[in-house]
Amino acid sequence: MIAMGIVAAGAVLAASTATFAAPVGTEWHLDRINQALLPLDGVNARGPLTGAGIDIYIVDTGVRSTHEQLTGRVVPGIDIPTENETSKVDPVSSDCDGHGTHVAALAAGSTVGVATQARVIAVRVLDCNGDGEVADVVDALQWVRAHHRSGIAAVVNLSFGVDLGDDGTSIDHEVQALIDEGVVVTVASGNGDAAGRPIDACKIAPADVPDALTIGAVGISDAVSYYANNGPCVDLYAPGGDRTKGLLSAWKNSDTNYEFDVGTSMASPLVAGYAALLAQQQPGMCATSISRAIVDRSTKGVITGMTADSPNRLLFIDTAPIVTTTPGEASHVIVTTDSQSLVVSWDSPCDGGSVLTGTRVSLLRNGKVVKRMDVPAGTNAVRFLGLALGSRYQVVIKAKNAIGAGIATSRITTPVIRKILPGQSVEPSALGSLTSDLPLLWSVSQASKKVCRLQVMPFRLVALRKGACRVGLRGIAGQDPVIRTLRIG
Ligand SMILES: [Ca+2]
Ligand SMILES: [Ca+2]
Repeated sequence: MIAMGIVAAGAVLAASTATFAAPVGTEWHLDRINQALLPLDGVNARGPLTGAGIDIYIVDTGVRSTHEQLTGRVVPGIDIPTENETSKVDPVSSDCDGHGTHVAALAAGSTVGVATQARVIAVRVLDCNGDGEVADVVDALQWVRAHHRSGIAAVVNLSFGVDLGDDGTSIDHEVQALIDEGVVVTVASGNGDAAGRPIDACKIAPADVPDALTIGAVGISDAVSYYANNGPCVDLYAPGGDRTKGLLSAWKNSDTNYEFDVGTSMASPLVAGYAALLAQQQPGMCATSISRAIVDRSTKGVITGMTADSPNRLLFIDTAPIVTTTPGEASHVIVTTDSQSLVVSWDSPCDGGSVLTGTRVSLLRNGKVVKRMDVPAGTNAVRFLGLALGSRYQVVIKAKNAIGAGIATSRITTPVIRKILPGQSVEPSALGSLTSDLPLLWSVSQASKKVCRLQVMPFRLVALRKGACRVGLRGIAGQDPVIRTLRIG
């Protein structure tokens, strides 16, 4: 495997041997973001919201879960360097670099963080030197896509970057897929080129993803940090520190270890924390609404030293509720067919801040609606009966709330309607499909082993006799399967 130049976007200020006392909540980075203009007023109150109930995925070098800033709120997620045995840590998803712990506590630390009660999910993709590989990041982001709870806003912070030319587009693709499913993604704009000179953030993945919140850095006097990538792909700036002053946050060496660090890596998690506050207030709010509110509420025109093509917007924590919208788009739609019927299931979309009241599922044939079902909120699967053998249909799903109908899925073409007869073996893809770039993974329940089985080479579902064949279907290994009963005979 070739290291693909994924690098963490933070750097400890000149190696120091000093130990820093536990912060008491008067850190300048928190002081700055609750007021529009300098000078700092010594107040860092952020209102009653804490991010409780919201997950922030820290995709980084791991997190020291026992650190006093985060005690009891860190969950180990996937740990790819340990899985690959390239850079093992124990316990898994802990941090042998320090960067991830620093980032996590800026997002969610009890006195240095913004969302003081959010849950942190430690997704380890970078090794003990803060380096990683594109393929590992892709795996990790797919894991997050399987792990997050549908319909509840979550936040993912990505304080790293890679040159677009180094296959960065595959990371961009995964980031966009997360956003489409209601996850707010905050991304460091990056800390310049190999010589530390700022470059256009549009040349870095995933900083270039339009729907991500790409965060540049400013120092304590509101000047753009000397290292911060800039340009039109930056959405807003947040404190990231400079030579004068870094950001004090948790470090890896003990549960009371703190360190000053600077970088767009440090600016990005402050925005992630703010996103968690807004998500706590309106858990069903769509990711795009949260991201838009964060940009809209920023302080305009106070930053100095920026390039003309960069947005003059500085993070401002305003916890007024976001205006509610119609729902987002249902995801993870799975369609299976058997015996002249088809079953459609889906994950509920974001509700736009107003509870879902129901879902309309339309079935089309040759472009015309032939059946329509309205089901109450909480029902996430329907069966259509009496369909024409040998035909394909199309499915469209649309959730609604008090504001109105939400975003319809695009038309999902079903497998051909067929009967499954004893003795037949059928390619599973002819029986079921998933609306995703991921393949649909199949398993047969133990109770159905006499009715049907999966054959590996070639991959076939074999119908043994008449009866109910219970299968588990999932998009990503480890995800809870959707259970379906296929009728044989
Ligand atoms: Ca203040
Ligand atoms: Ca953006």
